[in-house]
Amino acid sequence: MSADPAPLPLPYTAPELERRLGSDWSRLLWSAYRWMRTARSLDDRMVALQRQGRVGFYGPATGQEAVSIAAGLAVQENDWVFPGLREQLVALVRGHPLTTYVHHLFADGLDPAQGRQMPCHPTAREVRYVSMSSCVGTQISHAVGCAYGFRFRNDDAVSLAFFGDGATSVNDFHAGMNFAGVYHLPVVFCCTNNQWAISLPVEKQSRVKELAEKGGAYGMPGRRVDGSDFVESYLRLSEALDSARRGEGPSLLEFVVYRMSAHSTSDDPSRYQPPDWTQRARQHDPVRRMEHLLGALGLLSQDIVREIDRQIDATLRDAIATAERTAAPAPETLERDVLASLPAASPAGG
Ligand SMILES: Cc1ncc(C[n+]2csc(CCOP(=O)(O)OP(=O)(O)O)c2C)c(N)n1
Ligand SMILES: [Mg+2]
Repeated sequence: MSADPAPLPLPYTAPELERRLGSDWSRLLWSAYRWMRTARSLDDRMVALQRQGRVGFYGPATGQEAVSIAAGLAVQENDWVFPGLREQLVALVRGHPLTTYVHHLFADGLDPAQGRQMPCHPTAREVRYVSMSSCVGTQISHAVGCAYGFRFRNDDAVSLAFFGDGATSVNDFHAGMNFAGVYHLPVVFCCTNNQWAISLPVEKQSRVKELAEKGGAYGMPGRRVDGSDFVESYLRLSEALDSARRGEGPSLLEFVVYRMSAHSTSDDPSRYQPPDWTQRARQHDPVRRMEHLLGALGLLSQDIVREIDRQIDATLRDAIATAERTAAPAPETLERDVLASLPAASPAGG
């Protein structure tokens, strides 16, 4: 596919990283790498649990971790995130507890959504992360509306709208981009082009060579970014956030990533992907890229990696065991937050 960047490009040097990321660059890289390993474990474990019938549904983000982690680390506390289908990591990186997320995946009584959302669609209001919409693209206009609100409240917050390559064909994308362009709103549109919309390859999604070109049609800059590269993703996101915050209007970032898993646990990509896709996608694996970088900088220690994995494994095991012991949401919660007063016939009314 034309979107292929060269695999494992020359890594950045330490002085370059210091210049671009500041003096705390090594801590930033380690934090990102730790989140990457957490995300991989989470994906592997949850897909296995779904196959065992213990979790209802799961949508892995394998191969797309660098962008979400970069966003979680680059945003300011008052920014709002409107995810697409695979940005749960942004909520976790911003501080949504992993244990709460696991409760959500099990749709138990401690799930903030009380089992009313699909698993893998967390809601994390405390970190300004809005539950994702299964209806492709609707979050784009929500993000734009929210940014319009910032203006009235004199708030210097920015809205981040995440969406996939497939979402660039829906009405909300065009309406949202146009509205944000016309009103010069503080929105960063983040298209995670994982090159597939379930079974539809991106070449059949759009005639433009790069989805980033679409920014021009709405009067905003559009830029293509190597989304398997954490440093690049972090820098481009930081620039776009700063520019929106300074009142310079919206921008579109197209993150080229490689979907390294099925669309979801309901999908079988062997029915439609070319046989060499997985192997090609692995060449762009963001975790491998980060290890390549840390290794070249002399920062990768197998002992530390083993210890990180041990901690992640223990945390995940604990969270899963706790969720499995937690009772399902009580029937009375079914109508909570739905009606101001309950009809007599409802389980909790009368
Ligand atoms: C409006 C709408 N149309 C179709 C679907 C079915 N559907 C769910 S995900 C998906 C593909 C989304 O692809 P993309 O936007 O590239 O996101 P990705 O899954 O690759 O992250 C489709 C067609 C839907 N949920 N909503
Ligand atoms: Mg896609």
